[in-house]
Amino acid sequence: MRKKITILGSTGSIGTQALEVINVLNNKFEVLSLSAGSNVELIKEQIKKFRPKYVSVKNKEDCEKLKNLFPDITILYGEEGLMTLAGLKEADMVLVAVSGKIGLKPTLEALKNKKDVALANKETLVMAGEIIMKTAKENNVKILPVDSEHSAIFQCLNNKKALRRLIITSSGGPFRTSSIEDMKSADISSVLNHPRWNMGRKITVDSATLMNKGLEVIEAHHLFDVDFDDIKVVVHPQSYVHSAVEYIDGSIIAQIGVPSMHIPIQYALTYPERFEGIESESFDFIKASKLEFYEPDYEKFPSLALAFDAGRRGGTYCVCMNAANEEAVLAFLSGKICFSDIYNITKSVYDSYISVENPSIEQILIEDDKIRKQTKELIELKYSLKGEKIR
Ligand code: MN3
Repeated sequence: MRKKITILGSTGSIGTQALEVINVLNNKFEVLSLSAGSNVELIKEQIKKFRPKYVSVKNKEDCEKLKNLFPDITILYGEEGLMTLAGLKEADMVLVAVSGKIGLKPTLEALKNKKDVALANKETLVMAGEIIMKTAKENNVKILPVDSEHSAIFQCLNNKKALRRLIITSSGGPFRTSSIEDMKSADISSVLNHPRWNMGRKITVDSATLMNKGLEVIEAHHLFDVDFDDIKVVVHPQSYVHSAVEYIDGSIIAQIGVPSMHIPIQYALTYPERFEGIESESFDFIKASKLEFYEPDYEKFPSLALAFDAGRRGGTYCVCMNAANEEAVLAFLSGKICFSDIYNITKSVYDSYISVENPSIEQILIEDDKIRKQTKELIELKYSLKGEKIR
């Protein structure tokens, strides 16, 4: 019996790579449903190739267009469409690969419908980690990490009782060896030029500020129920060691391989089994030759320290940091602010924020909206209207 998969966000970076994995393992998987945003051309191709039963897109207009082209397929749209796909009775697993806060509600919906979730959406755990983990537990379903670091830890963690700490590796991003001065005025193209991983634009900017690593620390805290004091970030430029687990006897188990998202995506889909997939070549230790490790520079990359702070404080501090950062990243990508302002703006919003304790999903989404509005206002007021970027 082939495993029936729903992919939310099938036209994004993770979604397309997941379909590449499924294409190679097509005797193991059946694509039950796909959701996309507004990349209609690509979803058309995907429908022709994988023949899903259900499809959902962002807009009604695109939905009508696709209905005419594919009369035998159920085509939906909007948040309702996404929620319907997330809760489909026939599905065996839901891969949540949409980016941003839009992933939160469908993830909950899938868990409540007792579906295992392969989770590639960071915001879901950063915004509502406690609620998500509790819901998974109550419904007796699994959350399988897709992010390479968390997949690595998931593969190494076989004795939680004897765990001393998690070691999360970071490539260091494109500015690992740059000076603070150079980073301030970094332009969009140098920020988007990530040395190791090919990813979407928002996450690539986050990898340059190391906010991405900060978000991953918060994710790891929730996924593996580990204190922030027991999570160590290590810079490892070669990105061969994808993360590691240290036990109380001093033994460390690390997961190593080529930096390709196909491997963690495939493992999340096929868990607990392993199959020969896209990356069939053996890892060449001799060619890799050198593995380097450094302490992260928390002064040069203050976003990483901010994420630890938000995680430790709890409440909705992570919601605040995540929302302010995302709005600042969008402002940077549209040329409104300079690179170092991403942190400055996020920090300024964060410093004046009053958190909500034990929030519900509704409260989390209200806070998120409020912070985004506030961040946009701050950007307009303090930065754009001055006519020049603050250096
Ligand atoms: Mn990662």
